[in-house]
Amino acid sequence: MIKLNNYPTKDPVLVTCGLPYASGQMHIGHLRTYVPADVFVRLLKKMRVDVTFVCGSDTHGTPVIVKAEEEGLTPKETYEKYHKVLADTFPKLNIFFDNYAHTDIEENHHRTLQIVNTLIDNGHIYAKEIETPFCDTCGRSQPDRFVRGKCPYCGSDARGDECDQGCGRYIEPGLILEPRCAVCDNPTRPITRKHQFLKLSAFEDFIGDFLKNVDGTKNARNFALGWVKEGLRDWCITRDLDWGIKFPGDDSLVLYVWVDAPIGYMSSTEVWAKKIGKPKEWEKYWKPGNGRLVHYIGLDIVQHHCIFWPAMLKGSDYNLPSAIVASGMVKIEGHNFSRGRGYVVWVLEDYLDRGLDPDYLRYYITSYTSQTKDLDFSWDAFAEKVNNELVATLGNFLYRGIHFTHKHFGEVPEGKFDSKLKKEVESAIETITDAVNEYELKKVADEVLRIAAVGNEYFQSQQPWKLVHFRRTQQRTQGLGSVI
Ligand code: B3M
Ligand code: ZN
Repeated sequence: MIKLNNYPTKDPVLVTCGLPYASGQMHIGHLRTYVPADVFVRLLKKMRVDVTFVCGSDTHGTPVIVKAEEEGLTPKETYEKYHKVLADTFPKLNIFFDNYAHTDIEENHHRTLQIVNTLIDNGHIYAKEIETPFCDTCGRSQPDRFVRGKCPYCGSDARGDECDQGCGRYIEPGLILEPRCAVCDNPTRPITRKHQFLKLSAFEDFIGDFLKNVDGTKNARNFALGWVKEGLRDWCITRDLDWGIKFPGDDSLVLYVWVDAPIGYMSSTEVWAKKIGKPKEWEKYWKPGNGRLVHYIGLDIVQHHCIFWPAMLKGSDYNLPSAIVASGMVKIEGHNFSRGRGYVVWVLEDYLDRGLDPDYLRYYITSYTSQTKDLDFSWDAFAEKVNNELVATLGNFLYRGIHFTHKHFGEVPEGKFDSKLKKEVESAIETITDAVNEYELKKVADEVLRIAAVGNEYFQSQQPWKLVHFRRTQQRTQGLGSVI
């Protein structure tokens, strides 16, 4: 049973972030998920919640193959290269996972096959012939990102498996209209091929109920409920590719990347459990029980996490997500994110390598807007927020408080807590707790800033420097000498 709004909880919580494809450098768009998830984990820890934080690189699927072909590398060389870059970048941003794995590890192959075999045994998978795009010029099947065409739902220019320019829907193999090869731009030709399908239609009622109860942000739930209302189609879970995890019983097909990618959350938890010397500990999250799964994702992968993934988990007897937190997208200087047109901020090259502090960026991302709205990154707004909020209010408060107590006492001295100020702090704790329960970390950041401003005003109005001076003079006239 999913329980809403009750952090701090005694139940153990596993927090995951969407797995970045190991096919490129990290950019600011990625951070929209990772930074809030890391802040959320830190807040749960402050509440003394038993929390584990895992992630990993996504090593399969056409994004990695496309990159490999671009760079003249094998898919394995490609993911090894970018997995290292990604794994090294997270700690530089003060994002600390309990485990950062990737989806080509042995544990992920093993868990994926276990789940797929269970789905087969439970009667949830069947084979069907469908027509998929074949490029005569390239001489091969061109699934997913290897094909472009028109979205069958909204007519926008789209990728083979995703309407990336329009309605954002997942597109089943063979459904894209006017398909063209993304490599050579020639029209593709349909070929008939046997594929494997998950009977998603049989999970329709289950998914509808699941979505009514799942915690997290409304955008995830509402989007997904909309798709369920339109009726769920069975989901093709295989691809005609060499790279990926082979479908059990048919070596000519690999599993669609979206089968083994979320299973990466599980296998990363398994690796973490081994690392801490308790190999069964992963089960407290993933086997039915009181463990909670909280998935931080981008809005573009709601369908995968709210529909496909819960059906896979249910069909293979695992625990279900408690919460799905979907972030809005990132714009750069008011423009849609685009590598080609230069509207991109690379985490290493454009930010960290220039000596900028990761916490400034973390603050900007957390405090700019609500989790569910689009975030605009502009260098002017960045400078303004850092100077006026972080430095002028929070920095000023911390500096004054720490500097003053250090100078006069060498520590934070014992004292009576002003009752009015105590109420302010208690109210801040309440506001922050409510905000955590809403997964709205901007409210947390705003409240921290508010309480820092209260502190600044208090400091100013109480003039503690006068008090110190007065006590010193008093002690001197009483002949006690200076003890402070
Ligand atoms: N690798 C990246 C994305 O589409 C994809 C996420 C997988 S999460 C299991 O955002
Ligand atoms: Zn569309």
